Amino acid sequence: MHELVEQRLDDLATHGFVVIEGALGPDECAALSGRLRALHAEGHPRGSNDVGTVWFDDVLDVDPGLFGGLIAHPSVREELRGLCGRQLQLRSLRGHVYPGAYKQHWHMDFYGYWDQAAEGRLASRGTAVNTTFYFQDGGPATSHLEFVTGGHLRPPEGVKRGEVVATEDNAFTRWCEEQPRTVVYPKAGDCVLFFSHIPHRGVKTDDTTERSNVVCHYQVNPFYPGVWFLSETLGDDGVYPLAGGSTA
Ligand SMILES: O=C(O)CCC(=O)C(=O)O
Repeated sequence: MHELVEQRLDDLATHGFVVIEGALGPDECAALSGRLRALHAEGHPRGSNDVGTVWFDDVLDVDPGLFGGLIAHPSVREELRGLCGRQLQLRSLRGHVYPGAYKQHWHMDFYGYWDQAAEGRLASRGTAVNTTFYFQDGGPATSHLEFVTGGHLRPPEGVKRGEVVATEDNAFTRWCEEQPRTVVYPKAGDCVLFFSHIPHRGVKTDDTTERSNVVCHYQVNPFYPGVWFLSETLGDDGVYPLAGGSTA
C-alpha cells in the first residue's frame, strides 16, 4: 500500500477522521454544489430539521452520472480498499445544503455501533465510514466540522435506542458537550473520511455563507436491516464499488 494511504489510515485509526485535501477539483465542486443549489431552489423533495440541515436522499437517482462519481472516488478509493477491500458496500449517499443558520446537534451516523458487542461468537462487528465531500471553504469565520476527540474509541454516555431521537437535548448530546473536541475546517474540494460512529457535528459561524456537501456512507457487511443508522440502506444491488464482476 502506498505510504500516504497507510499514513491516512493510521490517522483515521488514531483520530477517528482524516482530511483528504484537494480530493475534488474546482469543476467537480462547481458542478456538485450547483446541482444541489438548483435542487434546493426548485423545491425538490427534501428532508429538513430544526438545526438548519436540508438533505436530499435521492441525488443518486436524480443524477447518477454526477453524484455517482463520488462513490469510491479515485481520491479516496485506495483508502477505502485498504479498509474494507471488496466487502465495501455503499449504504447511502446524501446531498446536504445548509441555507441559513446552522448549528448541528451532536450526533453519530451509526448509533448502533456499540450495541454489537454481545451479538454472538461468530458475528463480526459491523463498521461504517463516511466520506464527506465539501464544496466551499470552511474557516473560523465561515463554518467548521467538529469531533469529540477520540470519540471513536469509547462508548458515549446516553446512547440508548429510543432515547436519542432527532435534535432534542438529551444525555448523549450533553455528554458530547463536556468532552474535548477537535475542530477541522474542510476547504472546497476536501474529503473528510471518518468513522460513522464518532460523535460529530457541523456548524456555520456565518449564517449567510453558502455551504453544501455530499456524504457517502459505506458499511462493511454484514449489517442487518434494522441496524440503528441515520440513513436507510440503498439495498444490495450494485453497491459494492470495489467488487467488480469478480467471483474470485
Ligand atoms: O460538516 C457538516 O456539516 C457535518 C456533516 C455530517 O454530519 C456528515 O457528513 O455526517
